[in-house]
Amino acid sequence: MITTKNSATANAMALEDKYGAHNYHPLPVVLEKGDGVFVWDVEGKKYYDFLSAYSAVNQGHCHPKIINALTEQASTLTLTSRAFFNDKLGTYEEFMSNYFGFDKILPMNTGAEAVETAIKLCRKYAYEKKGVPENEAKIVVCENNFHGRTTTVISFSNDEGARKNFGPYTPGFTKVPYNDLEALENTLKTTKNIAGFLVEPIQGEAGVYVPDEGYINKAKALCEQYGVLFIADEVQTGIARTGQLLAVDHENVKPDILILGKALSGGVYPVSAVLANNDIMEVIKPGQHGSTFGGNPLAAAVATAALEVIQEENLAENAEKLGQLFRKELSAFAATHPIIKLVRGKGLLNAIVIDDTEDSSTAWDICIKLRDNGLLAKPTHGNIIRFAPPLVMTKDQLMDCVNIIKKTIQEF
Ligand code: IF1
Repeated sequence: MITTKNSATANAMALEDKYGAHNYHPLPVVLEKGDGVFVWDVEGKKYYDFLSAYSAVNQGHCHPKIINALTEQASTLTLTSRAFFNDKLGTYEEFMSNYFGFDKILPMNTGAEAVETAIKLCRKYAYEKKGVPENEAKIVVCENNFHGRTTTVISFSNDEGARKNFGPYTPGFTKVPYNDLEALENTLKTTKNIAGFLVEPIQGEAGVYVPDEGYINKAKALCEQYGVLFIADEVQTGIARTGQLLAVDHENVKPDILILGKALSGGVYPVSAVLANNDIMEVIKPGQHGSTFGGNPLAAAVATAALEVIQEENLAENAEKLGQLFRKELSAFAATHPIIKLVRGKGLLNAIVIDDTEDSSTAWDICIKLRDNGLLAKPTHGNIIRFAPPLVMTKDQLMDCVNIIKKTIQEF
């Protein structure tokens, strides 16, 4: 098919429509290049990326150090399977253990796989170390959670779109309202056989809900009091996104089980991980869990480089500083532009709530205009727009983006 450059967008979209499952509704823009905080579409137009692939490219697109690690290892050894040892995994596991302060890591690939791994670990611990009767373990989760798209994970979702017609569902989960310590304590007190509490330190997909100061800390204390494992899903909030290495670091909380993904690889390769101390991790014996690609040498090399970048470039500190500036600027603007109901977030995981109904197209229309003005963002849940640029952004670039957002909102 002969296509001129300017129909390259239409052509790419048509191919996806014809040959791809329609499991997404992307913003109409077709990207072909990424570098740092910028992406370019097939027509050569440049944008600020204000979604960061849902916080997977915290280190910026195609970070040279991570790409070098990828290409070097890719031309050496990519995958051995765990049937044999390899020279990269042990070193990576030691690096991760020291970096996050846990005895052991169980390496996986996607965030959902890591969440599933954490659930299995938590249940097995309950049966084998706490004497919970087999198949009776319960895990407490929060209303409006998002932990991935596998059948077990959507079994405890209350988002009908993510859940409907995917049954029968996995039992053994009980929901509590997010950011409600009383409800959590009541459940821990009255429900038998609770094995763990799985929580996002900030609920990303639900619309960047930042819980009250102290919620995570007190929830962890309740888990200790009732002998329940505290499982932090930091797939989206981790790796410096919220202004600390982990979102739980804001409250000096050490989870019993830590779940990582996304920016663990800088968006270069699917890498996820579950970290825990020996007392918990030792319940998994050879042959009881794993995956073909879990812990492969390429993932090990990429994730090591991605985490070194976080430290070398002080990205948590930058996220904290620029996040404060972003919320200050947008909150001041919201004071005189009531279309923005509120601004919330932590570090560079932020969102604005648009003063319109959930099913209104206003947030989408704003994102289309933002695209035209050179900034890419996408609404989550109807009337909320998430703003999450790569953490390598400079102050000047952030102010440039703030001005684009203000200018665009003024058009509504
Ligand atoms: C999509 C949402 C964000 C996550 C948390 C586990 C996972 C995710 C806290 C699973 C994944 C992704 C999924 C992605 C969009 C994105 C997302 F909108 F879906 F909810 F970030 F908010 N825990 N979140 O946020 O990790 O298996 O995807 O690697 O398009 O579904 P995954």
